[in-house]
Formats: sequence, structure tokens, C-alpha cells
Amino acid sequence: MSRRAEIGSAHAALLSAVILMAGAFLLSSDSPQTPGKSPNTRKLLSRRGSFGTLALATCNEFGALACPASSASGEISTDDCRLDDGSYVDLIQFQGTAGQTVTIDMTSNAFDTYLYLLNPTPAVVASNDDFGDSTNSRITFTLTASGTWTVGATSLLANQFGAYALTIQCTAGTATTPTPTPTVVPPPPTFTPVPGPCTANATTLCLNNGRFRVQANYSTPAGQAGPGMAVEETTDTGLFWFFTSNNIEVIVKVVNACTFTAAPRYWVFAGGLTNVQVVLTVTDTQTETVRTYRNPQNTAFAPIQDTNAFATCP
Ligand SMILES: [Ca+2]
Ligand SMILES: [Ca+2]
Repeated sequence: MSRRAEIGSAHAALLSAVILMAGAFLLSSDSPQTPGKSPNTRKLLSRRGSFGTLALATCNEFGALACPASSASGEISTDDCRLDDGSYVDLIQFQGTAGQTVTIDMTSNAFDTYLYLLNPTPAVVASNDDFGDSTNSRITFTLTASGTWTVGATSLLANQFGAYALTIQCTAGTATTPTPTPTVVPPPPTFTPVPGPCTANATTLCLNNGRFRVQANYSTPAGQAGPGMAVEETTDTGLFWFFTSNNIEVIVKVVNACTFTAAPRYWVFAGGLTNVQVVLTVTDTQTETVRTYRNPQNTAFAPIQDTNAFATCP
């Protein structure tokens, strides 16, 4: 599906206080090869607490799936609960047993799908944008608890509607050997490296000796969207503006911390002066490792201080 939104009126950026957002830090295992999607969004998406402001109890309509295998269909519409990035979500529940591995697929011809999986707490434990050569979504997850699990079926972007289909397949559970819950799921290196140096241009920063490619995409509640315009400040630090060049929205730096013997890493730090949706993509061009950071729509840009960003030293 096209990610290009309708052009609407400009949305003024908000100079906002720093707000630490609660919620799990998630990494989805998106395919890098989805045709028709911009490079900035086809890789690993992270959503920080995007389910945060939605209390499931306020959503009074729940669909159902059942192990060991079942399917369901639904429609994303304005009647559904809404996430804090402006996308609407259907909630579909199933009974799971600790140790079971479930595979959930969401497909749609109407919009670019996005899947969440919430544990019985409920807390988001997995998410996925794209699976395979499509914009459809798949989550494969080994359940860490027995009880009522919830699937959040939504769209990648706000205000996308239409029909979709869901399927679930489950292995037999072994309740006595639950898998520990990881706090951070590392991004799997599932794509073929494409060697090539970073080339700076109007929308691309090349930071830390030109090794790291940094790009930003934004979208507003009114539908205005596009790439952030890059301004290099130092060899390690750059800026992006969205609307006018005198109005900076995001500052980002990539820091060489390879001398930290306990955990040699390249760090990614970023700050935002905006509350519109931002997808910030940082690529290590030597390894083609990608980290993507997403600020949800209508949300004060949370500080990014990722000291585990790239374990690709030297
Ligand atoms: Ca619905
Ligand atoms: Ca998708």
C-alpha cells in the first residue's frame, strides 16, 4: 500500500517538554524487501509505548481466535479503539498456554497492516509491520504465561481503514517450561547486506566519519508527510527540519563508544522539538545494520538515548 498521505494543512511543530514515555521498547522483525515502501519504514520499527494511553477496558468489542488454529476477519473503522498515533485498532483475544508458540498473520488488501501481541497483563510483547514480500504482518511468539492473550490488529499509519483477515496457529503448550521474557529483543540480521558508503544529500545525514546513514520521515495528523530535510552540524551530529528551514524538529548524533570495553557500541542519541509522527532510521553502512525509532502521532518526542544501538565495533 502507498504510504503517501493526503496533503493537508501544515501542522505547527510543538516545542514540547521532555516526557519519558512508559512502555516496552519493541523491535519488530520486518522484512527489508517490501516493494513500494520507503527505505525509512521498511526496516525495523520500534514503537515506544504506543499502546500506552489505550486502556483495553475502554474497548468493549473483542474478537476471538482459538488454538490450535483458527481464522477471523474484521474491518478497521472509526468505531474501533484508537491508539495514540491516530491509528484504529481491533482487539482479538485467545486463550494461550505458557510454552506454546503461536504464529499470527494479518493480511489486508485495503491498507498496510500492523500487528501487536499483548500478554495477559496486558502489556505489548511483540509487534510486526511487514512479513515476507508484502506489507502484511506476522508475529511468531512463544507464550510466557497462560491466560487471555490479545492481538492488536491495526494499520501502520493513522486513518487507514478497510477489511483484513487474521489467522492463528499454535503448537502444543508445555506449561512447566515457560520461556523467560526478554526485556529487549535484538533485531535479527535477516536481510542481505548491501555494501555501500553513505552519500549525503538533502534528506540524508552521514555521521561518524560518514559511516552511519541517518534519515527521518514525518507525518502530521492533517496528513502532511515527507522526508525530514537534513542539516549537518558536526561530523557526528545533524539536524532535521520538516516544514521550514528555520524550524528545527529533530537533532541526532551517532557516538563512537567502541572504547567502552564492557560494551563497545555505537550510540544513537536524539531529541525532538515536535509532537508529530517521526520515523528516524539509522543505518550502519559497513554492516547494513538498521535501527529505526518511531515517535507516535500527537506525542511529545521522547528522548532517544540508545547506548545499545550498534554492536558493530570497530
Ligand atoms: Ca473493527
Ligand atoms: Ca505492514
